[in-house]
Amino acid sequence: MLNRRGVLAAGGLAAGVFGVPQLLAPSEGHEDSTHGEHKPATFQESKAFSGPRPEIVPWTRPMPVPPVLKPLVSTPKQEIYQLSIERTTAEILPGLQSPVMGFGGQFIGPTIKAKTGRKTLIMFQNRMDEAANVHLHGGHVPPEHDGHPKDLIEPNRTRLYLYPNTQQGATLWYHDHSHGTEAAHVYLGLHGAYVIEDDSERGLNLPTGAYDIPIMLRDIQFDASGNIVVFDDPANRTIVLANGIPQPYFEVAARKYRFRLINTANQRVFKLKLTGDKFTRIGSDGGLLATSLEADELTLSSAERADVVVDFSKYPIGSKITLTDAVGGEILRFDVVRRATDNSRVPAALRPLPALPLSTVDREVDLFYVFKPNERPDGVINGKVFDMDRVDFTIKRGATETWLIKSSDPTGVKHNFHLHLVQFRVLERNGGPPHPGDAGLKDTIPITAGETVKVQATFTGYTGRYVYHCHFLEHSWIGMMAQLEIVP
Ligand SMILES: [Cu+2]
Repeated sequence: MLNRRGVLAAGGLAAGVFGVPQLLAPSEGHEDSTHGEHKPATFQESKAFSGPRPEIVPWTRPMPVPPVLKPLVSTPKQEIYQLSIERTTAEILPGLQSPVMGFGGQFIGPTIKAKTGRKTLIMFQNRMDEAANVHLHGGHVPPEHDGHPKDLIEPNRTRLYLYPNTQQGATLWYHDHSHGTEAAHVYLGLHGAYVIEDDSERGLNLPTGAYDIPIMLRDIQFDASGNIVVFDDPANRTIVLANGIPQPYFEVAARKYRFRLINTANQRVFKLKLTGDKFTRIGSDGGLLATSLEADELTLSSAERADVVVDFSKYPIGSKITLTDAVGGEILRFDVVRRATDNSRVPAALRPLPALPLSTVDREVDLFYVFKPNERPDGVINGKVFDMDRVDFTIKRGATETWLIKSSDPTGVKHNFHLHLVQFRVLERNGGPPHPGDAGLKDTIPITAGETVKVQATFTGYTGRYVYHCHFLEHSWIGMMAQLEIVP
């Protein structure tokens, strides 16, 4: 029921899905006009819950830390894993098991820990009744292992993905990228953290081990009975989850922690704050920043990451510090419960960014909607809907290019931009300096309508086809995606 057609019939034509609630009204001849109402799709409606939805009582459940996946084989050169893709259930609302999808049968997949210089091989087994695939977001990987939308793992089949881990330490994540179903699959839980550790970070003495915690933030919508609503206006996804739980607490020691914040929401921009405190930003999408930066607020659009250090040592035992979002309110509460020794530190200088080579090619990328009477809009890049058989940009391997990424969207809807394979640097935003959130090595950036962002990337490594797209997944789903081919 979650294939493209099913989703459209069930509610995808409600324009709100795409973030444009007023511009597309249902009309005669409409695919779903016979329903007589905009009924959002709920997951597994045949087994739908009835009765009142369980109440969320804030700060009554601990935030889980996803377990680290154990390799089947581990040598200094490579680690081999096996991981299933399956339908399962999860207790997101208290006392209610909601049908979801999960890697390893978990609503949020296990964390995969890799190491720079050591390969990771993962045999993914699709135990679902529909095709899926896996993209390592932010990973520098060969094209056949990138989870291209056309490379699917059919039901009851397996596929081996090789991740070379030749890049520096970074907070990446893995998620479904199957064309036409990625938005539903990721929304239903097919995502997890992938952390590349890097020996060269050791000398910095940042918090590690139990004090280095991935936190995946996302939103979700339930109906009045507790069924997950898959396709509706994203503004109705008012429940924010931290590692899969709404408003959990997390007990911390009075010392420094490294939190790897990952926005795994389908389409959302978080504006995060800590009550009475600041974040010390140390890392971005592609790894450590050149210098640590103090920040009162963090802006993270879908798929962006921020590594931050928070120092709880100044707080008395019993203190409670809350992570808040400008729209979603209170998300997560840190409870300081014990003292601990702490030899970690946050040096001002972290890791120099690679020098910017001379760019030889200029390109322009424009993301926007195209409206059609009585139909869902198309999401387009440079005027074209995604076609996986069409190559939009041909790039010489090793070339350094400057891309002007903009959105001339007439609706004013927010978008963002994700480039596969390589990390880029933001040179300018709206003709001026980059925003603080643009610092460091980036693979995803927010683009509000009317904005222009100039970025530079060097396409090293592999030849072959990769995609770039809006990472608001209901937008890429309707075509806001394009393809590049790297040639020798
Ligand atoms: Cu978009």
